[in-house]
Amino acid sequence: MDLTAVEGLSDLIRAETEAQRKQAMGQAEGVLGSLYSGWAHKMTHARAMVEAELDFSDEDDIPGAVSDRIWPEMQALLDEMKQHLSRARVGEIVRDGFRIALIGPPNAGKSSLLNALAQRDVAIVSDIAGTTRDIVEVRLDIGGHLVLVQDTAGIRSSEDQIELEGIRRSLRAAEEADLVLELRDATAVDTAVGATAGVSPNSLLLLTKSDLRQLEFGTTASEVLSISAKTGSGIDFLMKEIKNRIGQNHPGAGEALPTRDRHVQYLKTCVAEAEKAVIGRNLPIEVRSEYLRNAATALGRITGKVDVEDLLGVIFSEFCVGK
Ligand SMILES: Nc1nc2c(ncn2[C@@H]2O[C@H](COP(=O)(O)OP(=O)(O)OP(=O)(O)O)[C@@H](O)[C@H]2O)c(=O)[nH]1
Ligand SMILES: [Mg+2]
Repeated sequence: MDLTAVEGLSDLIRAETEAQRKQAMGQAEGVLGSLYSGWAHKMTHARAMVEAELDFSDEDDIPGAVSDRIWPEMQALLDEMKQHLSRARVGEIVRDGFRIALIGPPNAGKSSLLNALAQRDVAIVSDIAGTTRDIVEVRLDIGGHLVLVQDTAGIRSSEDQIELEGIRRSLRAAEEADLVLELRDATAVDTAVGATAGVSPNSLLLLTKSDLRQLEFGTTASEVLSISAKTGSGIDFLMKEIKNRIGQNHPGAGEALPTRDRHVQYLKTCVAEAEKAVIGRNLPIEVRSEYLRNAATALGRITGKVDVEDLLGVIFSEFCVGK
């Protein structure tokens, strides 16, 4: 087993949802490891071609500029790695959960909604503005996916140091969330349209307490939902919308994705170094070779395999040198 397979096994043991289990199982079976070792193999080959040119250029069997042939291949590999990296958040969402933050002014009904979603009495609900201070988080299984829902302190201007710290935490939770549910008390806003002001693309506006007041909003306002935590009206629809959003952040069939920050950091180093090698057309070949070596080392750290000395093997198998 390589390191990613061991990590996959550990994730499998800890998995709470079907999506986590599926991803962890694939990783434990070596899906991610074989993707990376395939890349490592290509890099070893490229480096061997460069080294052959450097070390054995006086041999007849090695044509000049043999290394030129590898750069288009390395460019293609680089594109593939970048595409893989751009999907990293998806892999992390499956493993660590899709984050939803409940944000809004005090008394908007955030804690009531949390309790309705969790179907139990998790957070304190009261008609006193500023009830919630700390972030209250519940872990839910929605359609086989792990979802972390965070109830936060109501946002308003305040003099109270503790409430201010709570508000800071609310804003941070909103920033880190994959979906922000912006709650507005329907009995406290003028019109539905007025309430949509300042709603960002990864957020959804919820007009709460629909049992007390039903606001009219046009068909254009598809990002607005009317809910009541008290009667449960609109909650099904909200759940459907949440599933939709998760679906947009779901891995494709058989898609192997980085699942940990560790993978992402090494992949970034690998891409940065390989890029320097590929675009450095005017650099001495020794320098480009060194960048490739750094890239291969970073990649090798993900799987735990850095096969440095395979180079000679590749050179001897491809060229008739030293015989
Ligand atoms: N009628 C009705 N009342 C609701 C509903 N949701 C919440 N409330 C009431 O609104 C008040 C505030 O609810 P909370 O859930 O504590 O509001 P909050 O947004 O968490 O408020 P803070 O923690 O102070 O930021 C409470 O008295 C709730 O009972 C609803 O759907 N219908
Ligand atoms: Mg609250």
